[in-house]
Amino acid sequence: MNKNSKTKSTGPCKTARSTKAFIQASALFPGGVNSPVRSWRSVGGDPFFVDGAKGTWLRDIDGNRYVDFIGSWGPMILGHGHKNVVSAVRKQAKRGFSYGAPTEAESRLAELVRKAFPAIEMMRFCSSGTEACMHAIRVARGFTGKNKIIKFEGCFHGASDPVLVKAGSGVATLGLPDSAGVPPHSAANTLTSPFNDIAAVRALFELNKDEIAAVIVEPVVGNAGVLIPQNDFLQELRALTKAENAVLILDEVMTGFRVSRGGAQQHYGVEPDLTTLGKVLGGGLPCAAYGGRAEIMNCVAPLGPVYQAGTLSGNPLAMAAGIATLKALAEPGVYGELERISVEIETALRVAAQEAGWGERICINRVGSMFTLFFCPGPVNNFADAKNADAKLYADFFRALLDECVYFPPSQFEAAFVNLAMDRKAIKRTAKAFHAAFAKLNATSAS
Ligand code: KE4
Repeated sequence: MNKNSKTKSTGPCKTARSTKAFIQASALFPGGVNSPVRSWRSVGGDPFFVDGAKGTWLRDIDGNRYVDFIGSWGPMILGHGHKNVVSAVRKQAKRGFSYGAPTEAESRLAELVRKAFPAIEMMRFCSSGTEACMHAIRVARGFTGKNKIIKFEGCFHGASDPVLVKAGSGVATLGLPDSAGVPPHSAANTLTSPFNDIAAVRALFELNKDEIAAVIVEPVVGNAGVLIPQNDFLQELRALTKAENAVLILDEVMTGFRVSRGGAQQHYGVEPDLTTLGKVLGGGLPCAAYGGRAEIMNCVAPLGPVYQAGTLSGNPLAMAAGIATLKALAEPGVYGELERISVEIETALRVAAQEAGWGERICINRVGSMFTLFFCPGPVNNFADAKNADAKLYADFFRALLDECVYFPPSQFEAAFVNLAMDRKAIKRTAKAFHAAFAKLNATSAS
């Protein structure tokens, strides 16, 4: 659809420029992309190339405009081009991009983080969620003197060796059992359990007595599609790790500032030993963090023996974007508004499914402003359940939505994100697209 045409159901009428750009990119980058989830491998077709974005709308280089439910995979919770964030970055840019020396802005952002996450007594900024999780695991190992970690099937904690075991997100999307290139001894120190299975975790602790340094978990999983903790799973994990002298790491790279201002730990009332943050924290610029109990963080160099470093850690532009973003999120009523929009979107999806006869054939998991539509009856409480969903139907639904200018995650194993810029026009467009997409599924199955 070009920006002037009314919504047609024949799909984006212009893709020539993106097609040409993809051919060029495919000669430069593996799969033509700089991150596998952007490749649309599991949903078919070639990705569009983005020209720009404003509010909740993405515009591709062929002029098609889409309601954006990805938001750069989570960071753009305010919508694209929020005036306060743009102004803060523009102001900082005039003073310099990067110094490799301390700035007060780092402390200002850290204070805002601590206000939202009281369990984070001390922290370190880095530039990606992968780094934050990698460093948190190393610190937990250094602090406990133990080597093994437990992660959960379908959870994704970035692309570092210790956690590329039964991972979610792009690893699952591409059907990779794990990743090649991870040495056996590295993977051997990574134990896995199904999410929501506290008995399985207990058994791992029994089998590996006094060897487990940490349990790392997405408290609300986003990388298997959304999985919701059941039966006090997080509280049970907290009690078990305390009893076993293991560090509980809540990977809140996706859930931080997303499922509530204080993340999942605030939403579920669980206090971890370490937390990782990213995405929203940088407001769209490269910024992540790990932190927690001062007793543990005092192990980090130059105070202690665990080494961690980064040229662009605490980058002034990222700090400016992060401060402006967290300040905007601290305004009264913001999370109430985000929840109102999220409920409206979920309701529209449920109504469209019900009216098209799909009500009993789909499952929607939502916490706050992140959700996933699974093409299976549900419940979907772990990765095995998620893998039972019909990924082919999801791909057809993704393409049908795209034809209606609504951009959902190009994978069944990802979360869709609501943003605060989703206004009446965008919600109306989305509701209409849901109806059209289910109608198209019915037409396809009837033919
Ligand atoms: P980054 O290294 O991509 O900044 O963060 C890794 C990471 C860590 N923890 C969680 C819970 C995450 O969701 C992520 C990254 N999420 C993916 C999308 N599911 C990022 C998108 C991509 O891989 O391109």
